[in-house]
Amino acid sequence: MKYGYFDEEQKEYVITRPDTPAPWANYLGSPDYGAIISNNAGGYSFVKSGANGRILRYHFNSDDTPGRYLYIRDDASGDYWSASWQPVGKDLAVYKNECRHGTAYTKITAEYQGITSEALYYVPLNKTYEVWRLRLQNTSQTERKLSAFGYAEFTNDSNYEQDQINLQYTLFITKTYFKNNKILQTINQNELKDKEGSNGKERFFGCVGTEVTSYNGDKTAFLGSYRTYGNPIAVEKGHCDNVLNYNSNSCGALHSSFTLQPGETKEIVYILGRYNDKDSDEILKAYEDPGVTEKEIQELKDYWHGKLNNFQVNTPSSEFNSMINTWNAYQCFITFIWSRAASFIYCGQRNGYGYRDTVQDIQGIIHLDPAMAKERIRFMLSAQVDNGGGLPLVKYDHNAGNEDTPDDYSYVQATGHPAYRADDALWLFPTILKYIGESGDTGFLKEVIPYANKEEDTVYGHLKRAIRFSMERQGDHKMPAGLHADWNDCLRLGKKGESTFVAFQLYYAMSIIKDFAKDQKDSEYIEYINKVQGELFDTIQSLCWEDDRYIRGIKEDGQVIGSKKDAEASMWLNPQSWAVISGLADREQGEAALESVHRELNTPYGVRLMAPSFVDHAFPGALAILFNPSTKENGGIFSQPQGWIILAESLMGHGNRAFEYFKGSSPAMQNDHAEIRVLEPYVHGQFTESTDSPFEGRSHVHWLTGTASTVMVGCVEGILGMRPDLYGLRIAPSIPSDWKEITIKKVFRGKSLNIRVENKDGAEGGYKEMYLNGVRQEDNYIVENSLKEENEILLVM
Ligand code: IFM
Repeated sequence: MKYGYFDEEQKEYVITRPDTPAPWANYLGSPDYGAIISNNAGGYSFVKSGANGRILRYHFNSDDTPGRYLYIRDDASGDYWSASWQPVGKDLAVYKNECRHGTAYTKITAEYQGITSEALYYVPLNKTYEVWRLRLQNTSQTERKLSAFGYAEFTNDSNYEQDQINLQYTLFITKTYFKNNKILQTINQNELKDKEGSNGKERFFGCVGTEVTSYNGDKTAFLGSYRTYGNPIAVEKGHCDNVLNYNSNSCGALHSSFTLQPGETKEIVYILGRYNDKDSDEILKAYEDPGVTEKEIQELKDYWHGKLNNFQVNTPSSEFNSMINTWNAYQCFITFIWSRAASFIYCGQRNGYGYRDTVQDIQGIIHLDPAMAKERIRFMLSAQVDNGGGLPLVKYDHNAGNEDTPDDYSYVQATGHPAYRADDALWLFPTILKYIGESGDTGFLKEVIPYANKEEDTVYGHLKRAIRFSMERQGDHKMPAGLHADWNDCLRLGKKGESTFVAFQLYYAMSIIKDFAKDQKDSEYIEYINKVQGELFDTIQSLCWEDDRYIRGIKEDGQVIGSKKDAEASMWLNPQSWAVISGLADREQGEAALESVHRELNTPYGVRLMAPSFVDHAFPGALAILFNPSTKENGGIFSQPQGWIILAESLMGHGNRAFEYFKGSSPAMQNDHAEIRVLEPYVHGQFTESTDSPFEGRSHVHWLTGTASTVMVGCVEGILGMRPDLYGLRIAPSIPSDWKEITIKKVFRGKSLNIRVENKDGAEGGYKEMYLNGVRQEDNYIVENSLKEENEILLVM
């Protein structure tokens, strides 16, 4: 079943049926003021922190209530509906609705009984409040007497948990006031005081463009007892009773009544934010100018489209284009900005950035905004401990140079992370390589950055310590020790257990640092790396290769995990893809390992993380057994590794396979059977249920997932073959053989590249020749200084 389509021109996803299998969400705002909104206007808002700055209430694990509700009432008949299909939920045979999720705005239009409505929701650029613009038009032939109600349900406490759970306290700390066309809510304040700036205890919900006829500041007075958001008593009656909150739940409900002649339009702008009386009046006043909202929407589009336009592709697959040009890219930015802090699944309680997740999230935006990426790389380097390891969780109030570490009880107590993980700092290598490759900023290697706990070093020095961290923590076979865990949170090999995934990461990190060392003319270190990398190569090859696959690891007690002989979990995805990505596997091993993946792990919805799922033979430490078979780490189709297998197949020149995996797991490819996937068809989720599940193909945990960045890298670097390094750009596409031509517009180190790839002979990898501005090149590599401002590149496959 299909619920919508991609409007590539507008960079919007258009939902044409509002009864989607789950609320399909969009993100508005910035780190200073965030908002999440569904296609039925459900969702919540927060200032800075999803957990501690919550201002609009949301009920987790319900559908998507409450939300930014706009009710419309025909005052002659008493009939009422909402500007989004829900919460009133009129019969879809007579109520027409469309939702356009765009880049940082959502527009919902409806038509019912001769009235069209358009509700536009956004957070203006660089502002910390949100705008709901309601336009109503009378498309009937008669005069209409109408009422509009705007409803915002404030939290009683900015702390999400206090608001939801500690009711004996939070029900008795708020009051509301009606002043100048707005409801003002105060928390823990006995009287309303005008202050300079907000102290975080005052919120407002006001409107411009109409006089408020009646209002409620009390939720129950608006909804009525034993009613729902679908039938509030105030809307049913046609007016609020001007009841303000004192000791219960507060809200902002603003009612206005007016008449519309045939063809006439009315615009009301509602604004919600955390501001005091005086400041909110000033904000509202600015919207008396009718052109402001259009100008602000244009600014938002210019900002976001400006970033996305740094990389645009045109291939024969419209789904691939929509994901790479708009939705995967926008998701990468959202994941980069919000980490795992606020969605319909994450309520924001984790107080910080996960090290590995964040360092990987950065990779998804480097080709679009290297400067933004650089800032976050600096931050993450400042969260590396002086022993070279990463802090598993980097607190939001991280204070570089003064932090405790997993060796301190205080850190463990504050974060819940008991020990170092084996992989955290190793993610820095590909991320920094990608950043320097995209920007050409080799000087970054010399920049001095503090460590989390004490001391400082150059970026190059930080990376050397990361290598040292792994070299100083080895298992009995001289592979890097598993420590608390590797990428797989559900796999405990034991502190001295050994993980092939981490071994491949370390091997790859050594190759990367060798290139950096050459740039830094550090010959002594190159010699050292050559020696230890050679030894690591021999160890991995002798211990971990088994016929047609790499094993997953060796437990502390010597037990091999992921052997062909195992009754369960005998085949694991990540060791195979990373054997290729790291450059360790030879051609034959790579071919065999990837073939085993296809044979044993591939499904119509992507590649399973491992198989068979644990049911009867889990070893102690195989925490994945907690999940139902074919779910999450227990044999589910974990989405993040899909990007790695796409990349690995591309690096082998297998364009058909790489695209097969893209197709299987890509949300856009499921658009026509969205009822199976359930999740938004325009964003990746954390995982998809696989073969053992009665709901094979159903995906979960929308938006905030490392999948955004790995799939982006798999497609941009892998399938499209954009492979920058320290000194230039290699162009090595691996595309499906039936793609006869693709074009790519890319900004590279400030220069524009118009790349055309011609594939008349139906190749899936490799190239015959390449031209830069009409001049035939020696190979498929472009040195930076051969570029002009505008460049035409032709690569013939
Ligand atoms: O790698 C982890 C990630 O850090 C958190 N989510 C699950 C992934 C796989 O275990």
